[in-house]
Amino acid sequence: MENEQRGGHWAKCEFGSADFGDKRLKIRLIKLADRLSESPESPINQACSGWAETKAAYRFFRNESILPSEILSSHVEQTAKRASTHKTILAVQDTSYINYTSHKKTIGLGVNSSRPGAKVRTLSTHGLVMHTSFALTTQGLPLGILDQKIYPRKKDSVELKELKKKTHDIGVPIKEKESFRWLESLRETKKAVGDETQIVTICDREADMYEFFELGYLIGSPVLVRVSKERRINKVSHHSEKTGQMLWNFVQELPCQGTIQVEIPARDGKPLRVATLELRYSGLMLNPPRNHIRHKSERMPDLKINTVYVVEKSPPPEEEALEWLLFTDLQINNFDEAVEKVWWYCLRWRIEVFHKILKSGLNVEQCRLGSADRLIRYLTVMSIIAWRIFWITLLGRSDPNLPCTALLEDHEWKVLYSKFRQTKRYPKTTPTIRDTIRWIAQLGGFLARKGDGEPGTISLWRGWKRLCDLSEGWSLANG
Ligand SMILES: [Mn+2]
Repeated sequence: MENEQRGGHWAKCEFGSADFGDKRLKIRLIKLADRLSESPESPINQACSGWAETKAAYRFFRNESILPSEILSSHVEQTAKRASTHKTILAVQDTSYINYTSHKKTIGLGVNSSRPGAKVRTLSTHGLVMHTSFALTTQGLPLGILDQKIYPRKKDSVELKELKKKTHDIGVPIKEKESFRWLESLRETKKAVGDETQIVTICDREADMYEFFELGYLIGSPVLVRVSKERRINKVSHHSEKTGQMLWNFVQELPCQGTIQVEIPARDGKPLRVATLELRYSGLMLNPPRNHIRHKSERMPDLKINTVYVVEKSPPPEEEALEWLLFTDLQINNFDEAVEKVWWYCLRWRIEVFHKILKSGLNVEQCRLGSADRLIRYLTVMSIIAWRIFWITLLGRSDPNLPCTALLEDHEWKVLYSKFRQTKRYPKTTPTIRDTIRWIAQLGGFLARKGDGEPGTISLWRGWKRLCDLSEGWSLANG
């Protein structure tokens, strides 16, 4: 781990190459990110120390000359740098809807969803759409954001209805559809990382579009997508509907090539469970959709795809069987390579955790800044802070034996050491990341008993905040 990654300098490192045309704005951003990461769950005015700093923070988020893309670009550069030491990385794409429905006075928000109501004409939720491409190592360590767009979905429920109508209309060019965001982000992700590192983009069923696989081929950026649509595959030509097979029949009739076990994270009140899955894999030919508008003017190519189909044979009672059908343009030459793709798809879950940190941990939906533009700048900064909290949490698990100086300043680990070892005589070799992360989590309420496993993000960021207070006191006393 490079020195510049160290604790107190993290904001300088992540935002160091931001260019707003005014150096003072960059310095402001670094200060702001530092403050917000010290008490990430607090409202801006509590995170900042004093009125002057709070005012400066609001001024920053209000500043129309600051583009969210510029806030992000320096972090993206750092993410790409972290990615460059890996042969292959994963870029998980997903959308999160940030809800500000109760913030009636906030201007510029969009309609996130709407449905007919019983008493009023329509029930709508208001807020912003956040679409992110989130980089992970193949071991699941979060490296940062490679692309992000935050925007109001549509002005009102009428416009939203129009937009939704286009979704499945094969006569509408993909550019005019909402789902175009997946393709754009695939391009941006590829652009952000150099050619030395292979990026595998991973998406859920929303990205199950012929155009998405096609673009992956065109720009040489492999994808791994869960698909759900039924379609005819392996056709001789796209006019002949009589040839070929139906996808689901095709995969279900493949011989079972082995079984694997995967952990299904706890959700909707259901506990974590381990599922045993039957695995099948095969190559196939993905034909362009019938009647597609582009057939009129061009020849749309057939795409060579590899598929992995896993299904849970005996799920526990009242649980739905896990069933994933994955498409990828990556080679699959044997069982192990097929299993690897399933494991990668399991890691997609990490972006959901990232969204959860933003919403339930950092409370971004509570922020009142009065307008969508300001919220977008704020959400961009908070996304980077959420990534960092997530990264710290998992670093303790993936590289537990690194010296803690990869994460902490000298005085920070010394504070921890004194507190937990009750001595001011420091060891010659610095403690490991794992030890210090457990100490930080203990400050945040983690009990560190034998059966407690590894600390989670919540106790970690609570502890992180306390460590900041403690080291401030320590610096005052020893400085
Ligand atoms: Mn999704």
